[in-house]
Amino acid sequence: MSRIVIVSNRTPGKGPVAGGLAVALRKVLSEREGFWFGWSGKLTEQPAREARFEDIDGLQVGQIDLTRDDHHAYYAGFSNSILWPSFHLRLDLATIESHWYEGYRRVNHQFARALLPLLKPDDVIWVHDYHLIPLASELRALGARNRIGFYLHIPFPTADALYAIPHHEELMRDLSRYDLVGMQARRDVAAFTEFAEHQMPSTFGGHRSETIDFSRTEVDAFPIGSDPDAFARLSVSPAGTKMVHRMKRALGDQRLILGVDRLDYSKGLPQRVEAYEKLLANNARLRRSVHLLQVAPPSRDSIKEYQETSDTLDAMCGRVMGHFAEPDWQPLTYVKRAYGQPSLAGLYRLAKVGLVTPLRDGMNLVAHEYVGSQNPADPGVLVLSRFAGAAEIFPEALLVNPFDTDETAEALRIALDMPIEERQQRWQALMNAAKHHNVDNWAASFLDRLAPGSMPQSGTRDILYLASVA
Ligand code: ADQ
Repeated sequence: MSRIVIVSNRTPGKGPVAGGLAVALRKVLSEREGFWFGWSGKLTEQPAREARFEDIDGLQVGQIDLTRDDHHAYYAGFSNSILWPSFHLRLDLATIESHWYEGYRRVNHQFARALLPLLKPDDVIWVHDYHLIPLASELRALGARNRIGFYLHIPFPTADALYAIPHHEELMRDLSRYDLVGMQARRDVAAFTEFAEHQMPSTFGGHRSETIDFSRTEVDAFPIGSDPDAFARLSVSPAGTKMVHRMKRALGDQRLILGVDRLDYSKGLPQRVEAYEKLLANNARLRRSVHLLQVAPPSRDSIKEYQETSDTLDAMCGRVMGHFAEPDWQPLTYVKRAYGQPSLAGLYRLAKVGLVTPLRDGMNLVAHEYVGSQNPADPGVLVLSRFAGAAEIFPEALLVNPFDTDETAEALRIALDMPIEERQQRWQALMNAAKHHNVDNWAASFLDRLAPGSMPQSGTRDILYLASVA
Protein backbone atom coordinates (compact mmCIF):
# COMPACT_ATOMS: atom_id res chain seq x y z
CA MET A 1 0.00 0.00 0.00
CA SER A 2 1.38 3.41 -0.90
CA ARG A 3 2.47 5.83 1.81
CA ILE A 4 0.32 8.85 2.65
CA VAL A 5 1.88 12.30 2.96
CA ILE A 6 -0.34 14.91 4.57
CA VAL A 7 0.59 18.55 4.01
CA SER A 8 -0.97 21.47 5.86
CA ASN A 9 0.09 24.93 6.98
CA ARG A 10 0.55 23.85 10.60
CA THR A 11 1.44 20.38 11.80
CA PRO A 12 -0.20 18.83 14.88
CA GLY A 13 1.45 19.66 18.20
CA LYS A 14 2.32 17.53 21.19
CA GLY A 15 -0.21 16.51 23.82
CA PRO A 16 -3.98 16.04 23.56
CA VAL A 17 -5.10 16.93 20.06
CA ALA A 18 -7.89 19.48 19.92
CA GLY A 19 -9.58 19.03 16.56
CA GLY A 20 -11.40 16.03 15.08
CA LEU A 21 -9.55 16.61 11.83
CA ALA A 22 -6.13 16.16 13.44
CA VAL A 23 -7.38 13.05 15.26
CA ALA A 24 -8.74 11.53 12.05
CA LEU A 25 -5.62 12.22 10.02
CA ARG A 26 -3.44 10.87 12.82
CA LYS A 27 -5.49 7.72 12.65
CA VAL A 28 -4.89 7.50 8.88
CA LEU A 29 -1.16 7.81 9.49
CA SER A 30 -1.19 5.24 12.30
CA GLU A 31 -2.80 2.70 9.96
CA ARG A 32 -0.60 3.40 6.95
CA GLU A 33 2.99 4.46 6.49
CA GLY A 34 3.69 8.09 5.81
CA PHE A 35 4.25 11.43 7.47
CA TRP A 36 2.78 14.89 8.05
CA PHE A 37 4.54 17.92 6.62
CA GLY A 38 4.14 21.64 7.31
CA TRP A 39 5.41 24.83 8.93
CA SER A 40 7.11 24.39 12.29
CA GLY A 41 5.64 27.52 13.85
CA LYS A 42 9.18 29.00 13.99
CA LEU A 43 10.34 32.17 12.27
CA THR A 44 14.01 32.41 11.30
CA GLU A 45 16.40 34.81 9.55
CA GLN A 46 17.01 32.41 6.66
CA PRO A 47 14.34 30.18 5.04
CA ALA A 48 14.88 26.50 5.86
CA ARG A 49 15.81 24.39 2.83
CA GLU A 50 15.39 21.04 4.56
CA ALA A 51 12.72 19.62 6.81
CA ARG A 52 13.44 18.60 10.40
CA PHE A 53 11.75 15.38 11.43
CA GLU A 54 10.27 14.85 14.84
CA ASP A 55 8.33 12.01 16.38
CA ILE A 56 5.25 13.67 17.85
CA ASP A 57 3.31 11.15 19.93
CA GLY A 58 4.17 8.35 17.48
CA LEU A 59 3.53 10.49 14.41
CA GLN A 60 6.35 11.30 11.96
CA VAL A 61 6.24 15.06 11.36
CA GLY A 62 8.49 16.95 8.93
CA GLN A 63 8.68 20.69 9.54
CA ILE A 64 10.28 23.72 7.97
CA ASP A 65 10.90 27.20 9.34
CA LEU A 66 9.86 30.34 7.45
CA THR A 67 11.27 33.85 7.47
CA ARG A 68 9.19 36.50 9.23
CA ASP A 69 8.57 38.48 6.01
CA ASP A 70 7.57 35.44 3.97
CA HIS A 71 5.30 34.22 6.71
CA HIS A 72 3.59 37.58 7.00
CA ALA A 73 2.96 37.84 3.24
CA TYR A 74 1.89 34.19 2.97
CA TYR A 75 -0.22 33.77 6.12
CA ALA A 76 -1.63 37.03 7.49
CA GLY A 77 -1.36 38.63 4.04
CA PHE A 78 -2.38 36.61 0.98
CA SER A 79 -4.03 33.66 2.79
CA ASN A 80 -6.00 35.44 5.49
CA SER A 81 -6.46 39.00 4.23
CA ILE A 82 -7.21 38.10 0.59
CA LEU A 83 -8.20 34.45 0.13
CA TRP A 84 -10.16 33.96 3.37
CA PRO A 85 -12.40 37.05 3.04
CA SER A 86 -12.88 36.57 -0.73
CA PHE A 87 -13.76 32.89 -0.45
CA HIS A 88 -16.26 33.89 2.29
CA LEU A 89 -17.69 36.58 -0.03
CA ARG A 90 -16.47 39.41 2.21
CA LEU A 91 -14.65 41.50 -0.39
CA ASP A 92 -15.43 44.52 1.81
CA LEU A 93 -13.07 43.03 4.41
CA ALA A 94 -10.33 41.99 1.98
CA THR A 95 -7.09 43.95 1.81
CA ILE A 96 -5.93 43.61 -1.76
CA GLU A 97 -2.17 43.99 -1.56
CA SER A 98 -1.18 41.97 -4.61
CA HIS A 99 2.53 41.93 -3.69
CA TRP A 100 1.68 39.44 -0.91
CA TYR A 101 1.24 36.91 -3.70
CA GLU A 102 5.03 36.77 -4.13
CA GLY A 103 5.52 35.67 -0.52
CA TYR A 104 2.62 33.20 -0.82
CA ARG A 105 4.18 31.69 -3.91
CA ARG A 106 7.68 31.68 -2.35
CA VAL A 107 6.47 29.74 0.68
CA ASN A 108 4.68 27.19 -1.51
CA HIS A 109 7.89 26.82 -3.52
CA GLN A 110 9.87 26.39 -0.30
CA PHE A 111 7.43 23.70 0.87
CA ALA A 112 7.82 21.89 -2.47
CA ARG A 113 11.65 22.09 -2.46
CA ALA A 114 11.85 20.68 1.06
CA LEU A 115 9.19 18.01 0.44
CA LEU A 116 10.38 16.66 -2.92
CA PRO A 117 13.51 14.82 -1.68
CA LEU A 118 11.40 13.08 0.97
CA LEU A 119 8.98 11.56 -1.56
CA LYS A 120 8.91 8.05 -2.99
CA PRO A 121 7.43 7.65 -6.47
CA ASP A 122 4.23 5.95 -5.33
CA ASP A 123 3.53 8.20 -2.31
CA VAL A 124 0.04 9.70 -2.30
CA ILE A 125 0.06 13.35 -1.26
CA TRP A 126 -2.92 15.03 0.41
CA VAL A 127 -2.67 18.83 0.60
CA HIS A 128 -4.96 20.81 2.92
CA ASP A 129 -6.52 24.19 2.46
CA TYR A 130 -6.21 27.58 0.85
CA HIS A 131 -2.71 28.34 2.13
CA LEU A 132 -1.29 25.71 -0.20
CA ILE A 133 -3.23 25.94 -3.49
CA PRO A 134 -0.01 26.20 -5.62
CA LEU A 135 1.76 23.26 -3.99
CA ALA A 136 0.94 20.66 -6.69
CA SER A 137 2.16 23.03 -9.45
CA GLU A 138 5.37 23.68 -7.53
CA LEU A 139 5.94 19.95 -6.92
CA ARG A 140 5.18 19.07 -10.54
CA ALA A 141 7.55 21.79 -11.78
CA LEU A 142 10.27 20.05 -9.76
CA GLY A 143 9.41 16.69 -11.34
CA ALA A 144 6.91 15.04 -8.95
CA ARG A 145 4.61 12.56 -10.74
CA ASN A 146 2.74 11.38 -7.64
CA ARG A 147 -1.01 11.35 -7.17
CA ILE A 148 -1.77 14.65 -5.43
CA GLY A 149 -5.10 15.60 -3.87
CA PHE A 150 -6.27 18.91 -2.45
CA TYR A 151 -9.01 19.52 0.10
CA LEU A 152 -10.54 22.96 0.52
CA HIS A 153 -11.89 23.39 4.06
CA ILE A 154 -13.57 26.72 3.32
CA PRO A 155 -16.30 27.53 0.77
CA PHE A 156 -15.43 27.98 -2.88
CA PRO A 157 -16.27 31.54 -3.98
CA THR A 158 -18.65 32.73 -6.65
CA ALA A 159 -16.99 33.68 -9.94
CA ASP A 160 -17.25 37.42 -9.20
CA ALA A 161 -15.45 37.08 -5.87
CA LEU A 162 -12.83 34.89 -7.49
CA TYR A 163 -12.15 37.52 -10.17
CA ALA A 164 -11.41 40.03 -7.40
CA ILE A 165 -8.47 37.95 -6.18
CA PRO A 166 -5.10 38.99 -7.61
CA HIS A 167 -3.59 36.19 -9.71
CA HIS A 168 -6.80 34.14 -9.54
CA GLU A 169 -6.08 32.62 -12.96
CA GLU A 170 -2.77 31.22 -11.77
CA LEU A 171 -4.47 29.87 -8.66
CA MET A 172 -7.12 28.12 -10.73
CA ARG A 173 -4.43 26.77 -13.04
CA ASP A 174 -2.72 25.51 -9.88
CA LEU A 175 -5.90 23.63 -8.93
CA SER A 176 -5.85 21.95 -12.35
CA ARG A 177 -2.50 20.36 -11.43
CA TYR A 178 -4.15 18.20 -8.76
CA ASP A 179 -5.58 14.78 -9.56
CA LEU A 180 -8.44 15.28 -7.12
CA VAL A 181 -9.91 18.44 -5.59
CA GLY A 182 -12.28 17.89 -2.66
CA MET A 183 -14.80 20.49 -1.52
CA GLN A 184 -17.08 20.63 1.49
CA ALA A 185 -20.44 20.92 -0.21
CA ARG A 186 -22.27 20.50 -3.52
CA ARG A 187 -22.71 24.28 -3.49
CA ASP A 188 -18.91 24.63 -3.74
CA VAL A 189 -18.60 22.12 -6.57
CA ALA A 190 -21.32 24.03 -8.43
CA ALA A 191 -19.45 27.33 -7.97
CA PHE A 192 -16.24 25.73 -9.21
CA THR A 193 -18.06 24.24 -12.21
CA GLU A 194 -19.57 27.63 -12.99
CA PHE A 195 -16.08 29.14 -13.11
CA ALA A 196 -14.57 26.29 -15.12
CA GLU A 197 -17.31 26.28 -17.73
CA HIS A 198 -17.56 30.04 -18.17
CA GLN A 199 -13.98 31.15 -17.84
CA MET A 200 -13.33 34.73 -18.77
CA PRO A 201 -9.60 34.76 -19.37
CA SER A 202 -7.93 38.07 -18.67
CA THR A 203 -7.09 40.24 -21.67
CA PHE A 204 -5.00 42.55 -19.53
CA GLY A 205 -1.84 43.81 -21.26
CA GLY A 206 -3.22 43.11 -24.73
CA HIS A 207 -2.81 39.32 -24.74
CA ARG A 208 -5.49 36.80 -23.94
CA SER A 209 -4.45 34.08 -21.51
CA GLU A 210 -5.27 30.48 -22.31
CA THR A 211 -8.36 28.75 -20.97
CA ILE A 212 -7.51 26.43 -18.10
CA ASP A 213 -7.76 22.72 -18.88
CA PHE A 214 -9.38 20.88 -15.97
CA SER A 215 -9.81 17.62 -17.88
CA ARG A 216 -7.33 15.73 -15.68
CA THR A 217 -8.75 16.96 -12.40
CA GLU A 218 -11.64 15.31 -10.64
CA VAL A 219 -13.67 17.64 -8.43
CA ASP A 220 -16.22 16.39 -5.96
CA ALA A 221 -17.89 17.13 -2.63
CA PHE A 222 -16.52 15.28 0.41
CA PRO A 223 -18.39 16.80 3.37
CA ILE A 224 -16.20 16.65 6.47
CA GLY A 225 -17.64 15.57 9.82
CA SER A 226 -16.70 15.10 13.45
CA ASP A 227 -16.72 11.97 15.62
CA PRO A 228 -20.29 12.10 17.01
CA ASP A 229 -19.88 8.88 19.01
CA ALA A 230 -16.81 10.33 20.73
CA PHE A 231 -18.76 13.49 21.59
CA ALA A 232 -21.62 11.35 22.94
CA ARG A 233 -19.11 9.63 25.25
CA LEU A 234 -17.33 12.86 26.22
CA SER A 235 -20.60 14.58 27.11
CA VAL A 236 -21.18 12.06 29.92
CA SER A 237 -17.50 11.64 30.85
CA PRO A 238 -16.36 12.89 34.29
CA ALA A 239 -14.98 16.13 32.77
CA GLY A 240 -18.13 16.66 30.68
CA THR A 241 -20.38 16.01 33.65
CA LYS A 242 -18.32 18.37 35.81
CA MET A 243 -19.01 21.17 33.32
CA VAL A 244 -22.72 20.26 33.26
CA HIS A 245 -22.93 20.49 37.07
CA ARG A 246 -20.99 23.74 37.15
CA MET A 247 -23.29 25.32 34.57
CA LYS A 248 -26.46 23.95 36.16
CA ARG A 249 -25.49 25.64 39.43
CA ALA A 250 -25.02 28.94 37.59
CA LEU A 251 -28.15 28.66 35.44
CA GLY A 252 -30.75 27.46 37.93
CA ASP A 253 -34.00 27.12 35.88
CA GLN A 254 -32.79 29.17 32.93
CA ARG A 255 -32.58 27.35 29.61
CA LEU A 256 -29.23 27.61 27.87
CA ILE A 257 -28.76 28.85 24.32
CA LEU A 258 -25.16 28.15 23.26
CA GLY A 259 -22.80 29.53 20.62
CA VAL A 260 -19.24 28.18 20.22
CA ASP A 261 -16.98 29.67 17.56
CA ARG A 262 -13.56 30.99 16.77
CA LEU A 263 -13.90 34.77 16.88
CA ASP A 264 -14.14 35.35 13.14
CA TYR A 265 -16.27 37.71 11.06
CA SER A 266 -17.51 34.74 9.00
CA LYS A 267 -19.28 33.31 12.03
CA GLY A 268 -22.00 36.00 12.19
CA LEU A 269 -21.56 36.76 15.88
CA PRO A 270 -22.93 40.34 15.98
CA GLN A 271 -26.00 39.21 14.01
CA ARG A 272 -26.44 36.34 16.45
CA VAL A 273 -26.43 38.64 19.47
CA GLU A 274 -28.87 40.95 17.69
CA ALA A 275 -31.22 38.01 17.05
CA TYR A 276 -31.07 37.13 20.74
CA GLU A 277 -31.80 40.75 21.62
CA LYS A 278 -34.91 40.57 19.40
CA LEU A 279 -35.96 37.30 21.02
CA LEU A 280 -35.94 39.03 24.42
CA ALA A 281 -37.59 42.17 23.05
CA ASN A 282 -40.41 40.23 21.33
CA ASN A 283 -41.02 37.66 24.07
CA ALA A 284 -41.09 39.26 27.51
CA ARG A 285 -42.08 35.88 29.02
CA LEU A 286 -38.64 34.49 28.13
CA ARG A 287 -36.69 37.09 30.09
CA ARG A 288 -35.18 35.52 33.21
CA SER A 289 -35.89 32.05 31.80
CA VAL A 290 -33.22 31.86 29.07
CA HIS A 291 -29.49 32.58 28.97
CA LEU A 292 -27.14 32.94 26.00
CA LEU A 293 -23.60 31.66 26.47
CA GLN A 294 -21.29 32.65 23.63
CA VAL A 295 -17.83 31.09 23.73
CA ALA A 296 -15.50 32.76 21.22
CA PRO A 297 -11.72 32.72 21.71
CA PRO A 298 -9.86 35.33 19.62
CA SER A 299 -8.15 34.14 16.46
CA ARG A 300 -5.84 35.87 13.92
CA ASP A 301 -5.92 38.92 16.14
CA SER A 302 -2.96 40.56 14.39
CA ILE A 303 -5.39 41.30 11.52
CA LYS A 304 -7.33 44.57 11.84
CA GLU A 305 -10.67 43.15 10.68
CA TYR A 306 -10.55 40.55 13.45
CA GLN A 307 -9.93 43.20 16.10
CA GLU A 308 -12.86 45.18 14.72
CA THR A 309 -15.16 42.15 14.88
CA SER A 310 -14.08 41.66 18.47
CA ASP A 311 -14.83 45.31 19.30
CA THR A 312 -18.24 45.11 17.60
CA LEU A 313 -19.13 42.00 19.56
CA ASP A 314 -18.03 43.61 22.84
CA ALA A 315 -20.28 46.57 22.08
CA MET A 316 -23.26 44.37 21.08
CA CYS A 317 -23.02 42.27 24.24
CA GLY A 318 -22.74 45.46 26.33
CA ARG A 319 -25.84 46.84 24.63
CA VAL A 320 -27.93 43.73 25.35
CA MET A 321 -26.71 43.68 28.95
CA GLY A 322 -27.55 47.37 29.36
CA HIS A 323 -30.98 46.84 27.86
CA PHE A 324 -32.12 43.69 29.66
CA ALA A 325 -29.91 42.92 32.67
CA GLU A 326 -31.34 43.30 36.16
CA PRO A 327 -29.53 43.27 39.49
CA ASP A 328 -30.27 39.56 39.85
CA TRP A 329 -30.40 38.47 36.17
CA GLN A 330 -27.98 38.64 33.28
CA PRO A 331 -29.24 37.79 29.80
CA LEU A 332 -25.91 36.55 28.46
CA THR A 333 -22.36 35.48 29.19
CA TYR A 334 -19.59 36.04 26.69
CA VAL A 335 -16.41 34.03 27.26
CA LYS A 336 -13.33 34.73 25.16
CA ARG A 337 -11.42 31.52 25.71
CA ALA A 338 -10.99 28.01 24.38
CA TYR A 339 -12.13 24.88 26.25
CA GLY A 340 -11.10 21.25 25.95
CA GLN A 341 -13.40 18.89 24.09
CA PRO A 342 -14.87 17.25 27.23
CA SER A 343 -15.94 20.64 28.63
CA LEU A 344 -17.37 21.66 25.26
CA ALA A 345 -19.26 18.35 25.05
CA GLY A 346 -20.78 19.03 28.49
CA LEU A 347 -21.86 22.52 27.42
CA TYR A 348 -23.36 21.18 24.19
CA ARG A 349 -25.31 18.55 26.12
CA LEU A 350 -26.77 21.05 28.53
CA ALA A 351 -27.78 23.55 25.86
CA LYS A 352 -31.44 23.48 24.84
CA VAL A 353 -30.49 25.32 21.66
CA GLY A 354 -27.26 25.08 19.68
CA LEU A 355 -27.03 28.39 17.84
CA VAL A 356 -24.76 27.99 14.79
CA THR A 357 -25.31 30.94 12.48
CA PRO A 358 -22.23 31.69 10.33
CA LEU A 359 -22.74 34.08 7.42
CA ARG A 360 -20.81 31.57 5.31
CA ASP A 361 -18.88 28.48 6.39
CA GLY A 362 -17.16 25.57 4.67
CA MET A 363 -18.85 22.97 6.88
CA ASN A 364 -19.02 24.04 10.57
CA LEU A 365 -17.98 21.25 12.88
CA VAL A 366 -19.59 22.82 15.95
CA ALA A 367 -22.97 21.83 14.45
CA HIS A 368 -21.78 18.19 14.22
CA GLU A 369 -20.34 18.25 17.74
CA TYR A 370 -23.57 19.70 19.17
CA VAL A 371 -25.63 16.93 17.57
CA GLY A 372 -23.23 14.24 18.81
CA SER A 373 -23.40 15.48 22.41
CA GLN A 374 -27.20 15.48 22.88
CA ASN A 375 -29.11 13.35 25.36
CA PRO A 376 -31.26 11.08 23.11
CA ALA A 377 -34.10 11.17 25.65
CA ASP A 378 -34.19 14.97 25.84
CA PRO A 379 -32.25 16.46 22.93
CA GLY A 380 -31.77 20.13 22.22
CA VAL A 381 -32.54 21.89 18.94
CA LEU A 382 -29.96 22.92 16.34
CA VAL A 383 -30.58 26.37 14.82
CA LEU A 384 -28.31 26.41 11.80
CA SER A 385 -27.37 28.90 9.10
CA ARG A 386 -28.42 27.87 5.62
CA PHE A 387 -25.04 29.23 4.48
CA ALA A 388 -22.99 26.66 6.39
CA GLY A 389 -21.97 23.58 4.38
CA ALA A 390 -23.56 21.62 7.25
CA ALA A 391 -27.01 22.77 6.06
CA GLU A 392 -26.72 20.35 3.12
CA ILE A 393 -26.49 17.34 5.38
CA PHE A 394 -28.63 18.62 8.28
CA PRO A 395 -31.94 19.64 6.67
CA GLU A 396 -33.75 18.64 9.91
CA ALA A 397 -32.13 21.53 11.80
CA LEU A 398 -34.06 24.80 11.98
CA LEU A 399 -32.38 26.45 8.99
CA VAL A 400 -32.17 30.24 9.09
CA ASN A 401 -30.88 33.13 7.07
CA PRO A 402 -28.36 34.62 9.56
CA PHE A 403 -28.58 38.06 7.94
CA ASP A 404 -32.30 38.14 8.85
CA THR A 405 -32.15 38.55 12.61
CA ASP A 406 -35.96 38.59 12.90
CA GLU A 407 -36.03 35.13 11.34
CA THR A 408 -33.28 33.85 13.66
CA ALA A 409 -35.10 35.30 16.67
CA GLU A 410 -38.28 33.49 15.62
CA ALA A 411 -36.34 30.23 15.08
CA LEU A 412 -35.00 30.59 18.62
CA ARG A 413 -38.53 30.96 19.96
CA ILE A 414 -39.72 27.92 17.98
CA ALA A 415 -36.74 25.91 19.24
CA LEU A 416 -37.43 26.84 22.87
CA ASP A 417 -41.14 25.91 22.49
CA MET A 418 -40.60 22.71 20.49
CA PRO A 419 -42.37 19.64 21.91
CA ILE A 420 -40.20 16.74 22.95
CA GLU A 421 -41.46 14.33 20.24
CA GLU A 422 -40.43 16.73 17.48
CA ARG A 423 -37.07 17.38 19.13
CA GLN A 424 -36.41 13.64 19.30
CA GLN A 425 -37.41 13.06 15.68
CA ARG A 426 -35.31 15.89 14.37
CA TRP A 427 -32.33 14.93 16.50
CA GLN A 428 -32.46 11.27 15.45
CA ALA A 429 -32.28 12.30 11.79
CA LEU A 430 -29.43 14.71 12.55
CA MET A 431 -27.50 12.08 14.50
CA ASN A 432 -27.90 9.54 11.68
CA ALA A 433 -26.46 12.11 9.24
CA ALA A 434 -23.61 13.04 11.63
CA LYS A 435 -22.65 9.36 11.96
CA HIS A 436 -22.89 8.74 8.23
CA HIS A 437 -20.65 11.75 7.54
CA ASN A 438 -18.20 11.15 10.37
CA VAL A 439 -14.60 12.24 9.99
CA ASP A 440 -13.23 8.71 9.53
CA ASN A 441 -15.58 8.08 6.60
CA TRP A 442 -14.61 11.46 5.17
CA ALA A 443 -10.87 10.68 5.22
CA ALA A 444 -11.40 7.16 3.87
CA SER A 445 -13.62 8.30 1.01
CA PHE A 446 -11.17 11.02 -0.07
CA LEU A 447 -8.17 8.68 0.07
CA ASP A 448 -10.00 5.86 -1.73
CA ARG A 449 -10.74 8.22 -4.59
CA LEU A 450 -7.17 9.53 -4.63
CA ALA A 451 -5.59 6.07 -4.56
CA PRO A 452 -3.56 5.13 -7.65
CA GLY A 453 -5.72 3.32 -10.17
CA SER A 454 -8.99 4.50 -8.64
CA MET A 455 -11.51 5.18 -11.38
CA PRO A 456 -13.40 8.45 -11.46
CA GLN A 457 -16.86 7.81 -10.08
CA SER A 458 -20.01 8.78 -11.83
CA GLY A 459 -23.62 8.70 -10.83
CA THR A 460 -22.79 9.20 -7.17
CA ARG A 461 -25.12 11.16 -4.94
CA ASP A 462 -22.73 14.09 -4.84
CA ILE A 463 -22.18 16.10 -7.96
CA LEU A 464 -19.19 14.90 -9.87
CA TYR A 465 -17.46 17.35 -12.08
CA LEU A 466 -15.15 16.07 -14.76
CA ALA A 467 -14.65 19.19 -16.78
CA SER A 468 -13.50 18.89 -20.32
CA VAL A 469 -13.08 22.50 -21.21
CA ALA A 470 -10.22 22.52 -23.66
P1 ADQ B 1 -13.21 26.71 11.56
O1 ADQ B 1 -13.52 27.99 10.85
O2 ADQ B 1 -12.26 26.81 12.67
O3 ADQ B 1 -12.75 25.56 10.55
P2 ADQ B 1 -15.39 24.90 12.63
O4 ADQ B 1 -15.73 23.91 11.59
O5 ADQ B 1 -16.56 25.37 13.39
O6 ADQ B 1 -14.67 26.22 12.08
O7 ADQ B 1 -14.35 24.22 13.60
C1 ADQ B 1 -14.10 24.76 14.79
C2 ADQ B 1 -13.43 23.74 15.68
O8 ADQ B 1 -12.83 24.47 16.70
C3 ADQ B 1 -14.43 22.79 16.28
O9 ADQ B 1 -13.88 21.49 16.38
C4 ADQ B 1 -14.67 23.37 17.67
O10 ADQ B 1 -14.90 22.43 18.68
C5 ADQ B 1 -13.36 24.08 17.94
N1 ADQ B 1 -13.65 25.27 18.78
C6 ADQ B 1 -14.37 26.35 18.45
N2 ADQ B 1 -14.46 27.18 19.52
C7 ADQ B 1 -13.81 26.59 20.52
C8 ADQ B 1 -13.54 26.93 21.88
N3 ADQ B 1 -14.01 28.04 22.43
N4 ADQ B 1 -12.82 26.08 22.61
C9 ADQ B 1 -12.34 24.94 22.06
N5 ADQ B 1 -12.56 24.55 20.80
C10 ADQ B 1 -13.27 25.37 20.04
C11 ADQ B 1 -12.52 25.47 9.13
C12 ADQ B 1 -13.67 25.93 8.24
C13 ADQ B 1 -14.95 25.20 8.58
C14 ADQ B 1 -14.72 23.68 8.47
C15 ADQ B 1 -13.48 23.28 9.26
C16 ADQ B 1 -13.12 21.82 9.04
O11 ADQ B 1 -13.87 27.33 8.37
O12 ADQ B 1 -16.01 25.58 7.72
O13 ADQ B 1 -15.85 23.01 8.99
O14 ADQ B 1 -12.35 24.06 8.89
O15 ADQ B 1 -13.00 21.52 7.69
